[in-house]
Amino acid sequence: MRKFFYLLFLAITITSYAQTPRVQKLWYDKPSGKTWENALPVGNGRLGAMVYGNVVNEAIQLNEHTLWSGGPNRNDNPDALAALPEIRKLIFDGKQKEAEKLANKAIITKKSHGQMFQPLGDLRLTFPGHDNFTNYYRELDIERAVAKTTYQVDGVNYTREVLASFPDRVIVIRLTADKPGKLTFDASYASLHKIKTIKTTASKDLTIAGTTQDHEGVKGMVRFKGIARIKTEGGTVTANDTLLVVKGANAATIYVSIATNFKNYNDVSGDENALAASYLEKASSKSFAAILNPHIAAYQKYFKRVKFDLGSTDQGKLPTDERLKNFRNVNDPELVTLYYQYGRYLLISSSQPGGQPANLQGIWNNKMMPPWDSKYTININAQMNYWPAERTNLSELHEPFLKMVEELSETGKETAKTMYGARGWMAHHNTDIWRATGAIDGAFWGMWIAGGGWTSQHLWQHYLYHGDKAYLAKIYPILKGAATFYADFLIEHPKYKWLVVNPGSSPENAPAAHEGSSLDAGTTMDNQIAFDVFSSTIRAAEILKKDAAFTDSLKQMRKRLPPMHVGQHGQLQEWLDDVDDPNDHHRHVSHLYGLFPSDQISAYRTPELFSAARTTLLHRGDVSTGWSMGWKVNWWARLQDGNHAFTLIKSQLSPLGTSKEGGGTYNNLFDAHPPFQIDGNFGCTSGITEMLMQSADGSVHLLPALPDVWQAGNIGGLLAQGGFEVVNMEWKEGKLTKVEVKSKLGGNLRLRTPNALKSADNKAVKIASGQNANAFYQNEAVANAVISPKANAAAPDLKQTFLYDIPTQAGKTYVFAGQ
Ligand code: FUC
Repeated sequence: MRKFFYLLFLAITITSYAQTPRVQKLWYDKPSGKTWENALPVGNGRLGAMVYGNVVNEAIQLNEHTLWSGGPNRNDNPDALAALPEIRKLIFDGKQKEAEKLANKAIITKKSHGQMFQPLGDLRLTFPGHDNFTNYYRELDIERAVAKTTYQVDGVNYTREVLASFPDRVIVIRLTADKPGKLTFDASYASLHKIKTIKTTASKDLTIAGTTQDHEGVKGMVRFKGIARIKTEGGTVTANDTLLVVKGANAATIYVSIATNFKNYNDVSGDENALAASYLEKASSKSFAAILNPHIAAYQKYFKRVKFDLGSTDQGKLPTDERLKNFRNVNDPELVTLYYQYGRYLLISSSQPGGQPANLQGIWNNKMMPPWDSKYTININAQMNYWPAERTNLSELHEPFLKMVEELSETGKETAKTMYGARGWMAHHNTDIWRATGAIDGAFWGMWIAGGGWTSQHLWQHYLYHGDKAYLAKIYPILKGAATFYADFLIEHPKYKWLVVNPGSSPENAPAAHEGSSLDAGTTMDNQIAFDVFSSTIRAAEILKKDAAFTDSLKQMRKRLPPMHVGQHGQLQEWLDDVDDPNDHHRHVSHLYGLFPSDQISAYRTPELFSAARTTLLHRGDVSTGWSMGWKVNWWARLQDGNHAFTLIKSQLSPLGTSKEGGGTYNNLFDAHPPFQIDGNFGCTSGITEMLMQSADGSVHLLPALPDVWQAGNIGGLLAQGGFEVVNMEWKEGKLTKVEVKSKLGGNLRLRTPNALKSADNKAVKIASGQNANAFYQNEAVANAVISPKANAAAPDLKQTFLYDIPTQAGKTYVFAGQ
């Protein structure tokens, strides 16, 4: 009897564990089946894997970050230079459509439109006789970066764990049965590559080797090698031709190593065989336990920096896909914190120093011809991937993107010169692993010159967060090169006399007045990016005390950029002329670049532009593609409207297909453009941060956009510019109760808060006055807006805030209590 109660107790404990896992897990009570977007992602920045958790036919879909079609190549169109004056004239004459036609011929590449990120294939594991399973459960533990599947067959409990080890550079799969000798399965590779060999070796390794394909006239030059090795406890391993067979084991560990010959965008002379073998030899000499703990430690070094709690409800007891279905209608703040931390998990897993930046799908792609080639769209998407990097305390993971910008500044020099006769460097709206900088797809999309300008601002932002002058000196030539390109490319507008980008564009949108062409001169986004490129270069030069004559000339040019315009509908004009349609719901709202990620548009410094930006966003509407909604969360946060931002989060956290205009989330919480595109995950993670803390516009603004549903909570570990870390921040009933800020660089900490603060020892905090003296919080004044006489300009309706100045010393932490 006693034994019965003990077993009953155990059963209850196990069931309740299975049904109420710790918060930071995605979990399900069903296998993925054939649906890739049900599978769970693991990755270490170099390798990615999607774990299906299927019982009889398990598939672990494999990616390696450098496995791309093609090889080193350039795609400039040398006809551009001769056609440039004619294209410019057509645009200045209001013949945008004709200009677009000419640009299609003379500017768009005749070569590669970008190469494809491709999968290696699947590691398939087959478990004969496991058809009748019970107690099925699978999870992705984002606190440990381990995927797990458990089930029972004939009274035996089977467990599979999968991880992509950070320190050991391999994917490891651990299989156990809780009764001896019960583990029997076989392992094989499946791959869609045409040039490949799959075989087992004399030492019983399962190997796949091949070469990626030619694409759009570029020869496939990436050779890849994958090796899987199985070590068992008990039982036997035999090797058939293309199959490893495990029989009667107690447990097995599979080590998967993958490498390519890719060294950098210009060099494919690596030895994939030696690399794959060396990672494998090192890793396979270790037990699973010896790999697991260092893996978790390496992952948690990043992950644990931010803790976030908005409270919980009973929804936490449901599988993740059920919660996703309910989210629109049921309060589930824990799904928000899970989704938030999942964004951080995805960045840690897809972007590691020394590796490739997270692409359109991070590092997870199972298609030979993925949507948009799974490459880098730099008119928004790749930048969005990195919005959480600094804010959510993952600065080191910004490195692959920053490195890509550095490489673009090398390849983009020739593009600037041969296509536009300009010095400096530039990139159009896309790039790939070969760092191609030519114009692709068609002039409607590709005739956009600001890819270099915008991406270069990430280098400056990285400096603003950390204040490392040696770093600034290192990247200064890249900023200067971006500015030099603009200095050469800008041209005087014959009517307005402003200096404008021509041909310019407002990405992928087109007003009816331009006959459906996206090309124009002096579009708002082009002006805003030029303004930022000049301003950051001038400030960097001043900090580094160099290039005074050059910065003087940039200052003169900056003054001549077109100001922002408020149009007849009260909107922020997207184009130089007032031709916006208030019923336009296009996903790109590029002219709000000035509101976020830039902070040229401010509630306090430019209230009329702030109101106009709000009107524009209301015109554009909410529901759109995933990334567009992700951007909108950031914008509504900057507009200090937490409830509206939350409406967007609800649309984003809806199962795919719920909103007819698109967008939504897959069962594995991947964002849906649709199809899967990871930028929406990262954009939303950034946006949630912006709702809680903003460091822009001259201050560290706490709780700028708290929605009514998050009245109590706490978050710790967010980074602000100027080396501040909001170590902890707690709030109740929408008011701050406790704030702890660590200053790493010293300097004035200007805090903006929704309620009054006092110091921890009950002393008054100094009220702010004048300009923030902190060098990292300087804003260059934008020109006064040109406002249409028809515009009904309402002043922004802002909540009251409190503004404090706290002198800080490097290394000290400052604690405040809410009043
Ligand atoms: C841009 C967007 C599309 C898509 C693609 C990858 O072209 O307009 O919506 O996100 O990038």
